[in-house]
Amino acid sequence: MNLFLAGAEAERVIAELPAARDSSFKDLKSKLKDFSRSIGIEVIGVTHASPFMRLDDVLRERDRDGYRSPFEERDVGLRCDPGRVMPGARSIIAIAVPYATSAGPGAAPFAGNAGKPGFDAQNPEQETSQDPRGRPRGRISMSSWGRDYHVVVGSILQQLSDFLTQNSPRPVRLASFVDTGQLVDRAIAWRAGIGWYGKNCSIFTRKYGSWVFLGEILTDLELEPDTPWAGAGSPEPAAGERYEGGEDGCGDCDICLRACPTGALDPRRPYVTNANICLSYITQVRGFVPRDMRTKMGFRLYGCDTCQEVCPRNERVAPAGLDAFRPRSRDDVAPDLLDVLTMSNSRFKEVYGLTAAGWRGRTVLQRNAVIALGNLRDDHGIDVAIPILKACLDDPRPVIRGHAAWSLGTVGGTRGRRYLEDRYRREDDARVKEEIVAALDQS
Ligand code: B12
Ligand code: SF4
Ligand code: SF4
Repeated sequence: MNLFLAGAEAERVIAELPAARDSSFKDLKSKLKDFSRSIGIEVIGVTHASPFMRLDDVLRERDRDGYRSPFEERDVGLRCDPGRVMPGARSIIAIAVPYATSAGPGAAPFAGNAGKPGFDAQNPEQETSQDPRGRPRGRISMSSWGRDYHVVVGSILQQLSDFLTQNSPRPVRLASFVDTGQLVDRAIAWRAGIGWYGKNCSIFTRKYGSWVFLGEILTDLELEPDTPWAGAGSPEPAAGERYEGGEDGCGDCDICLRACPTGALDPRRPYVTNANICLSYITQVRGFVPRDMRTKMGFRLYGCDTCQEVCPRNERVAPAGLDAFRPRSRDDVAPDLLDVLTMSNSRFKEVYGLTAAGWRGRTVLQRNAVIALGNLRDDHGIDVAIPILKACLDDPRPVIRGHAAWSLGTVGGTRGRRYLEDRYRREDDARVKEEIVAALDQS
């Protein structure tokens, strides 16, 4: 599958681009890069704003396979055409903002994956769930440990935009995006030359590995494009070049594809993610989690880092410099599950309101905490969990009662059965009743 522009198609689009780029714009680009470095953003590149032609095929194939998540823009044409997102756009400035950091005050500084808490390269699914006080803990993915990256990267893009406005030789139009725009951030990052694709679909940078957020600015300025990343990890290698091997890219490695807990990454189809069974998506979606996914969730409360944690390319990468991404406490990294389950709405806003994990609301995180309790395997943790799961059976929200039923069926033993039978007699929600019956069957 070939993704981006090549041959005659490329020539046609390039011919439509403005013929000459003013030398003052060349200066502006290099001044912008200097400014970006001065504010700590080292990975920055520029691409033209012509359509991403072959991305169209990739997105349509993804739709046909049922791999698109409801979080994505449905209009494929719009996703591939910067000119429709910002009429008159000529260039796109792409940045990568590193976010790997230590796991909180007192924790060792981040020094590549080997330093991540609870990470065991031989057994990525065996996560630290226990607190020294014996209270079970869940896990938040590293992308949500500190301040919400939409806000942090957004403010960096604002600084770059202000710089362009102040230094451009003519009035300039600008629009910036991080994550929530219609365009495909990874495709832009690749074409702007700031990184390559791993088989897990992540964009990797040489300095920070894949632990980077991506953002971009569309502008009507005609800035000189940088060269797209070529060779391994590029969807469009130069003639005769192979994808495998080389300094960058994955070569023969397929560790992440085999480590993915759900099969969202398929060893037979590198560079493709089935978003609907990716745990990152499942931990964010509202409502009932498919039963076959609940054990696979392990202790994940928000997001999934497995396909990045296992990656040898992330082993010796530099930490993020930004304080904003540092967690304030251990609870931001590995929350106490009982605290999560007893949180009021206002406490939830206080703890998660400024992080990326807060956007789906309290119920989603609490549902995931209930599932995590059902995944405990140690006797002490289970003893602590059973009373709270029993209390959850009386929660006013059916989604919490239904998942508590599943967890009690999994870890509750004889006590759990008694609680489930009792609840069944008083339950009037059909979906919860169905969960109780299934839980009694499995217990
Ligand atoms: C929807 C979405 C999700 C969905 C779907 C993910 C997906 N892989 O599509 C879900 C909820 C599952 C998700 C999960 C995550 N996401 Co997300 N997500 C997005 C979003 C909004 C759109 C992604 C998209 O358009 N997918 C469409 C498909 C086609 O793209 P793709 O999977 O990347 O596929 C590429 C490859 O297939 C490649 N390709 C195709 N053929 C070939 C052939 C060869 C040879 C090669 C080399 C490449 C190649 O081209 C495709 C287009 O880029 C973007 C933000 C944005 N607006 O772009 C963030 C974004 C991709 N997410 C991001 C992050 C951080 C994550 C998580 C790590 C979060 C977490 N810890 O839980 C996980 C990673 C999961 C994964 N393996 O991708 C970052 C990625 C940063 C990076 N370094 O790459 C982004 C860019 C947000 C941001 N601005 O920083 N996400
Ligand atoms: S984020 Fe987790 S579930 Fe999603 S593709 Fe990566 S390893 Fe698989
Ligand atoms: S784990 Fe291996 S295959 Fe996966 S992204 Fe890293 S280098 Fe590539």
